[in-house]
Amino acid sequence: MQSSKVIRLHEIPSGNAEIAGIASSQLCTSSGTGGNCGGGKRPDNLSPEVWDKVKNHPCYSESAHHHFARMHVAVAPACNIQCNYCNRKYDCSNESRPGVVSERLTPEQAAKKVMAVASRIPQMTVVGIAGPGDALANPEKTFRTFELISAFAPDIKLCLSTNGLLLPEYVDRIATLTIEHVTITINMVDPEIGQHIYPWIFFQHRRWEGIEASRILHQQQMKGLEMLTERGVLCKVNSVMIPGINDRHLIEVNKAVKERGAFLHNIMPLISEPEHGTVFGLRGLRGPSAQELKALQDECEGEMNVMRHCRQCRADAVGMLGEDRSAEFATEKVETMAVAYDADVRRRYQQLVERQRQNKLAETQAQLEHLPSTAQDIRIQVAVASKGDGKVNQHFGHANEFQVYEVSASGAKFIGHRRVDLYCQGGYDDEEALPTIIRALNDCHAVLVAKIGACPKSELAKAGIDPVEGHAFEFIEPAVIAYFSAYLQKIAAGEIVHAERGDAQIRQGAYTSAA
Ligand code: CLF
Ligand code: SF4
Repeated sequence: MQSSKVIRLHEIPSGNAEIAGIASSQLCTSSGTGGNCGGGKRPDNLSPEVWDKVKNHPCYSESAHHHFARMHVAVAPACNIQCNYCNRKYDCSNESRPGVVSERLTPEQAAKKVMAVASRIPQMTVVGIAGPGDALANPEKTFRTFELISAFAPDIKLCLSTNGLLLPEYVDRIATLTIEHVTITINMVDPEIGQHIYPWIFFQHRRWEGIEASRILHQQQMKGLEMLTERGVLCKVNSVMIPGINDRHLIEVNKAVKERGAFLHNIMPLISEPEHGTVFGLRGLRGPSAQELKALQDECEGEMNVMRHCRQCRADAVGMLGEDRSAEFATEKVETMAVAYDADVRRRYQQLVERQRQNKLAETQAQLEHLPSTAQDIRIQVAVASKGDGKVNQHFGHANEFQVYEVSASGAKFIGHRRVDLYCQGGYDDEEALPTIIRALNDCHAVLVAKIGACPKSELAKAGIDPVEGHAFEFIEPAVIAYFSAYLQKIAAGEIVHAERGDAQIRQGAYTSAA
């Protein structure tokens, strides 16, 4: 076992103090030699080098997001372009959308916050800079923050998100700092379309508008992506699906970024509530439906890996994807927090998490091998109420979203979240929420929950959605495969007839940061 150095918060400089000495406390990195820090089952299509980079990154690996957390540090307030889906003016702790944060940090405050979070959330493996503006429009703050983090906590992965305008200028600095993950938000490869998304950019000391602005942005994005992939940096492309503007065009975007070596494409729904004050919101543009989003993601998946578990995080989010614990780590709390970063504790905890993940994988594999032969032609969707840990562990009435899995003989594939109104409103308006929830789940055959009341149970059953409590507190994938197996057995016994389900009618939730 490698030696570990415990670093206390007061050791982090508050100005430009030297950091080099502390960097010598090299710890076990996420690449995990000997399989101790990771060792997950590597998919056949990934090289060992790439698998090392993604296996415990919650955004780059769907299976990792149930087990590992990320945090963002909001050190980059300025932005150099304007997107019509962004308004950074209003903050609300209950919303997630581009550029919204509760507080902006200096690099030193950010490093302290990272150490505090790392010591309290040992499964936090990644720190990202995703705004609230653009990471590369604030290069000194961004890179200083990354330098501090890699000096004090070298086991944490560094992740940067950008609109790409200044990427070509900074790729070498990114590679030198071993920032292994870069996200570029690319919404078009045709400036004719881009001019409807970007009213202006600020580049080389002047403001550009119209089609010329989009032409420059496009050229910079493509060049930056090529330069990064040439240097072995893993690139994810985020695209916002804007119905009527770039929805069909995103197939071309997908091809263009795949050709240039992007690893993953994350297609996210537009968030356009008018109260957010964005141009698109005020114009009444709608976000895509769950089904429209899935259809586009399916179409693009033939070309490359597609991310479907994005939670459209705020630029100061902390915790597992979908959870935000940033309020626990507000600057004034971090300043007085008696915490210490202990790499050995973190490593041992992550090993434990990884063992749990492996057990779950083994269980899932065993179940798939025992599915009835009739499974080959059947595919169903199952919704799950979960409050985390990768388990079916939430009461139906307490769920404000459901995770949806497509299950077949190939396994359980996560296909998206469905945000809904809470059913349980303390006795007020409970019934009013139910039709919305049923509409959101009407392409699912079943909903797996920890518990459910008699009334919603009966209404769901009437709508043809099977409410299931029998897998409470089990891991999600084994649970949905067990449900699928029982479903097939009922078909074989002539108890039910398999039928496709209708489209979900709900609109997707909101889009947020450039991450
Ligand atoms: Fe953050 Fe982005 Fe890194 Fe992830 S988020 S900088 S790659 S660590 Fe992840 Fe959040 Fe979606 Fe971004 S779920 S918004 S894709
Ligand atoms: Fe800038 Fe990001 Fe907002 Fe676009 S979404 S204007 S890149 S902060």
